[in-house]
Amino acid sequence: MRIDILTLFPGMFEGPFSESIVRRAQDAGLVQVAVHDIRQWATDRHRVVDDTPYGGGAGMVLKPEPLARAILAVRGGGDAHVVLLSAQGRRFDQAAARRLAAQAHLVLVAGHYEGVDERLIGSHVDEELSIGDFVLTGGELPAMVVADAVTRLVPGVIEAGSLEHESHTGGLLEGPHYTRPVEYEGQRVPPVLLSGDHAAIAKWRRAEAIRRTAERRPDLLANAELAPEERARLPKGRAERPSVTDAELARAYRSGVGSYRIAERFGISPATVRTRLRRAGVRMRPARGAERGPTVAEVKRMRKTGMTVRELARHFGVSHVTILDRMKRAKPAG
Ligand code: 9D3
Repeated sequence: MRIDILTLFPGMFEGPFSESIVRRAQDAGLVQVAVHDIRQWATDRHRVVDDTPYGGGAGMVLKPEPLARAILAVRGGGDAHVVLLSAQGRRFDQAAARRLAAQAHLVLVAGHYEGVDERLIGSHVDEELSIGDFVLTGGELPAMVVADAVTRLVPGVIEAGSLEHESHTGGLLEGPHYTRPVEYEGQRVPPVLLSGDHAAIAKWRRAEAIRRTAERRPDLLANAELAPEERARLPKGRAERPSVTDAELARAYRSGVGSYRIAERFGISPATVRTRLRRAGVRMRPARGAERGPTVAEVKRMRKTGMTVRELARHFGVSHVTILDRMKRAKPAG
């Protein structure tokens, strides 16, 4: 992949591109990065590339002609994908990084003044990207951010395992990490990580990732790849997904979550949940509030065989509190 960067401050790129993964990728011949000073394409004696805005207002605007010449020059007749880093752009995210990584030739244009003449954008720019909702002084740092995020996705730049893990975590934050010592400032490493039980560790890490995402970035949950039973167990609050299949509802229900809770988490009515579960052939548990466990008569009959409360609880698959409740109701107060 080739990346050409157009800027008024080429010096800003020296440090980052000579120290980072981008440098390693260049050394390995996987990526070619070139930084160009837009002033090279100015034609007048003072190499002017900006001018005051029509209609008045603060700041300067990049003139269209020098920038157009710069873009055409670095494209060299080929069809590069031209990106303008701009606070007015669509938000750059991992999906955008993957899209850009599929291009053979990127041209990143970093503006540094109030903006770029709109006609240049219309004629020579394929898309405008912003790296987030905060105000920077120019597009240089965003261009470095984009180059970094895209470069690491080029095959061979980083270990394949890291990228695979990323796609595996399905849009969730990662959970906590620990290394030696096993106790630090009185805090111990979670015992499961020392257990050697790889299945238990994977399960714990998954649960921590979900917990942390729900706490810090609930907005990510809407598009995260969660199993139905995981989605149904999310803490309360937004994150419904527009469509859920009968099979997914059935999985959540069979995992032990109640139909009312499922209704809330998936953003549909309890009646719809019950209708669809029945349609999916799911055997419904008694609704909350309805009596669960053995009847008074059943407990009374088994009690006569001499079983203890503990044995009765195990026999009926309920808690000893439920057994005591039935026994109390068997002999009304008096
Ligand atoms: C009065 C409005 N201007 C603020 C002084 C608008 C403005 C112009 C130029 C705001 C920022 C900039 C410089 N920023 C970028 O070129 C930029 C940017 C950013 O500021 N935040 C996040 N992503 C990006 S990409 C390019």
